[in-house]
Amino acid sequence: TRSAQVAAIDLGATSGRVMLADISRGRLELEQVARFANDPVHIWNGRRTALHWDVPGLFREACAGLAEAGRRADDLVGIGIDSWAVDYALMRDGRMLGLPHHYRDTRSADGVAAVHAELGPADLYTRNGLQFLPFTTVYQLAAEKQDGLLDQADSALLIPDLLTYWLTGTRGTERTNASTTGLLGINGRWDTAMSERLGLPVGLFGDIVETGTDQGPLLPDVAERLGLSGTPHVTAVASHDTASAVAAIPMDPSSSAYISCGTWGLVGVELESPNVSRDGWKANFTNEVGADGRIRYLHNVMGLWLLSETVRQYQRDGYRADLSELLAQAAEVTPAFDVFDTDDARFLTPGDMPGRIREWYTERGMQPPMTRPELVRAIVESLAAAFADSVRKAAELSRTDVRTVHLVGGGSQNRLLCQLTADRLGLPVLAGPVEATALGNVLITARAHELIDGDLAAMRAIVAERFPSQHYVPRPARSSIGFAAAGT
Ligand code: LRH
Repeated sequence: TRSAQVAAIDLGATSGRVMLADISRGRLELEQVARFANDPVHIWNGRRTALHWDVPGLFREACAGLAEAGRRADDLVGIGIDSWAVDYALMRDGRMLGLPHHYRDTRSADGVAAVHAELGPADLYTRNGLQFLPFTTVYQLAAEKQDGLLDQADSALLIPDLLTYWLTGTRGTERTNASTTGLLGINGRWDTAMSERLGLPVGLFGDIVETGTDQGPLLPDVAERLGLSGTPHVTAVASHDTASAVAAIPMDPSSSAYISCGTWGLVGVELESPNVSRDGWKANFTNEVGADGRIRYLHNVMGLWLLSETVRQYQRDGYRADLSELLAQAAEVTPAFDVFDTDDARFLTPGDMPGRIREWYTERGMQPPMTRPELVRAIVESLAAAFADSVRKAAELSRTDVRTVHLVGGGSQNRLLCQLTADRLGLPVLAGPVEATALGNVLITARAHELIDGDLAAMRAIVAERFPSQHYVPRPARSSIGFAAAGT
C-alpha cells in the first residue's frame, strides 16, 4: 500500500538536516536523509570583518536533501522549514541584499545602545515580553540602520521564511519566529508605534502567517530541478526551531518543565498566556509564541555552544579532540572547582572558549579548571547548575508545580549533563527525543495535510509512544569535597 510522507528542513546554528517522516495511519517513522555543517563565514565589508550565515550554501544542501527525500518517499506531500530565531535577510525587489548577519556578530552592541536610549529595557519588556538578548532582531535592525543597508531594503525575511520564499515564491513572517524579533507586541500584532519611535521601517516583515498555513507548492522549476514530480507544498510550521521542539516534547505542561538543549539550552515551561511580571523581567524570562498559540516562558542558557567552541579550540591547538572521549574523562573527574556563570556575555562570541572560562575564574581569585577533562567537567557542571536554576525560577515565576523535567535535543544524549541536572534539581529528568525539533516540524506539516489530527496533547502522545524517554533518577547528594557547596 502507498502512503504519504512529509519532509522537514531543520537548520541549527551548528548543523542542518533534512528528515523524512511517515506519519500516516498512526505510524511515525523518522529518517534522516541529509546532514550538513552550518559553517558561518567571515567577510570584509569595507569597514570591518563581519560574521554571516552562508544561506546560499544551506539552501543548496537543503535542496539536495529534499531531492533525496523525494527519491526515498512514495509520495512526498509536504515540507516544513525551521531554523534558529532572530536573524533575517534584507530584501529588495524580491532579491536578497547581501548575506544575513549571524546573531553572534558583534555589531548589535551599538543597536542595543540606540534602542535603549529611546525605549528602556523595562518598557520594552512590557511591550514585547522578551528577555534581554543583545542580538534580538530589533537591536540588529537598529545597528543596521546606523551602518548597513536598511534604507535600501523594501522588506525582510526571517531565515525559514527566506527558504520558503526561495522554494515557493510565497512571502510572509511565520508567527512563532516573528515573536522572537522584539517587534511583535505581546498582543500578537506588530507594534508599529514602537518601530516608528525607534525610526525603523514599519511593516518591514509584512504580514504574519499563522503556524500551519499552506504556503503553496514548490515553484515549477524548483520541483523539476529536485525531481519532485508530485510537487509537494510547503507548510509554515512552527518555524522557530525551539517552538518546533517544544511542540514535540512528550510532556504534561501542568506539571513539567523542559530543557531544549542544542547550541542553546532553552529552559522553561509552557503557558496559556504571557506573563510579563516584573520578577520575570528581572530573571530575564521570555514570552515567545509556541505552536497552537501557547507561550514558551523560558530563559536562554548558553547550551552546548560552550562545549563545541571548546572542542574547536582544542582542535586549533592541534589536539585531536573527540567530544565523547572528553565527556567520558570528565565524568571521572572529582570537581574541585566551583561552577561558573554560563550567562556571562563574554561567552557569546566565537573564539578561545577554554581561555575565557579560565579568565572568569582567575578574575575572581578562584582556582580555574586546568586539564581538558576538568574544563569539560566544569562546563557540564555549570550548564547543569544553570539548567536547574532556570527550572526552579520558571516554576516559581509561573507557579507551576514541576514534578518532571524533560530534556530534548542533542543535549539529551549527553548522559553526564542529564544526570547532573537531575541531581541538582532532585527531580527526575526524562531525556529525549533527540530529534524533537524535526518531530515538531513534521507533526505540524502532517496535521496540515490531515495525515493526523488533534491538538498539541495528541501530537505529544504520538511522540511519547514512539520515542520513549530515558529516565535519570536524582542521586542523593554526593560527598566529594569542594563540590557540595558548588553553585548553591
Ligand atoms: C535555538 C535558538 C534560540 C534563540 C537562538 C538565537 O536554536 O533559536 O531559541 O534564542 O537560537
